Amino acid sequence: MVYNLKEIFDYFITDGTFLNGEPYGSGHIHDTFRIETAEKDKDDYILQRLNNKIFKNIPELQQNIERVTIHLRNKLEQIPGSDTKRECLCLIPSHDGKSWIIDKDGNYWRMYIFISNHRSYNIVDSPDKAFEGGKAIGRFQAMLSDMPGGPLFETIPSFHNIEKRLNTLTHKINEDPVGRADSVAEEIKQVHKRAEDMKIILKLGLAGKIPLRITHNDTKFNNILLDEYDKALCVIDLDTVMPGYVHYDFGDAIRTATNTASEDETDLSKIRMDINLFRAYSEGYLSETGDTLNDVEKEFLAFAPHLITYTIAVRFLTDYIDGDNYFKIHHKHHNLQRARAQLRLVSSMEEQYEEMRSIIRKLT
Ligand code: ADP
Ligand code: GN1
Ligand code: MG
Repeated sequence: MVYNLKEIFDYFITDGTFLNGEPYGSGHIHDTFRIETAEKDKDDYILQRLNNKIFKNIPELQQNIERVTIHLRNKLEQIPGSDTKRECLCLIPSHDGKSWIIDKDGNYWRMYIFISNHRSYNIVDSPDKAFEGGKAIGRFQAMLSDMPGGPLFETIPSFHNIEKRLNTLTHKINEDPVGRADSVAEEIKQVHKRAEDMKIILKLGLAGKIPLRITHNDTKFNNILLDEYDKALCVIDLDTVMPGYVHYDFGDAIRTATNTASEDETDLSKIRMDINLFRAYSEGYLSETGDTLNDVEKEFLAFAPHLITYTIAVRFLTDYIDGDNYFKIHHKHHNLQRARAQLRLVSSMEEQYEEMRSIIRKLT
């Protein structure tokens, strides 16, 4: 699809003038463009066509992000030397005073200041970077812990609810809309054999042993920007910030920060959870949140990466069986390849579980 990016850019109140716009980043959900402005001393922008098939209520979604970014910016302003334009996403208002617009074809768009001089990693190659990522998420969670104004909207209901995700998988296997279910019998078996164990976090929540907090819910490492010196800079992609368990954020960050290969690696022998990266991320994270977590939350941190990696595997597999309606794909079997890679990563975590537990125990 080709969009007239200049026309869309002009719906928003900006300093600079449009020079050009290019697709940007490797997100799986929205269409993201970097907009360069003509003036060298003015900000560039990130313009996003929002996926309103996935996020069904854009006004609520944007209201969440407005609240979260205002709260974070207020906090940052109290910290001497902080750079509010780079350490927090900055939404750009439209000429009619909203944080999003609808174009003449009915597409929803929003715009942020482009965070300059950042680094973004799909694969993490050093403990220092993993540590910084952990600090960024820990700090993000701590800063949001006292956000006033009541709960955020649930932008995607039951997003990490593994019981519901498994029910959807079963439903899609039975429906088998594109005739792929038989070809993934082995992956389905891998999923089923672990299903019961994965419900523990939900059970702890229901029993009141772990609290719902404000969590990010999509902490894959490329949603954590580092600065030019590879220090924690900004947590982005705030679409799913809503009530959740801390395990979801810890787990998703570990899923992506510690994998020695890509999320969609075809050569499964390259996929491993690197325990040194696990230790470093955990150190960074717990250095910011250590005191706020209760004992049960801490006890189950080491299990969180299994749960989230498994959940993402289930979601990729479900989307494959469903005929690829959710995640952006780059080739026909992409979702299957992703599901296989994630299942392999779950096995690697299982092999190292005792060590993961002992690291968390020592750090807490
Ligand atoms: P998706 O939900 O599709 O992943 P994101 O909001 O994460 O969308 O944006 C996609 C990518 O665009 C990010 O991974 C990041 O590389 C880049 N990006 C998003 N917002 C900004 C920003 N404000 N400044 C710089 N880069 C950004
Ligand atoms: C999507 O938006 P993005 O690309 O950062 C997805 C996450 C998955 C991830 C897998 C809203 O994240 O839940 O973990 O892909 N986001 C949504 O890479 O579904
Ligand atoms: Mg993203």
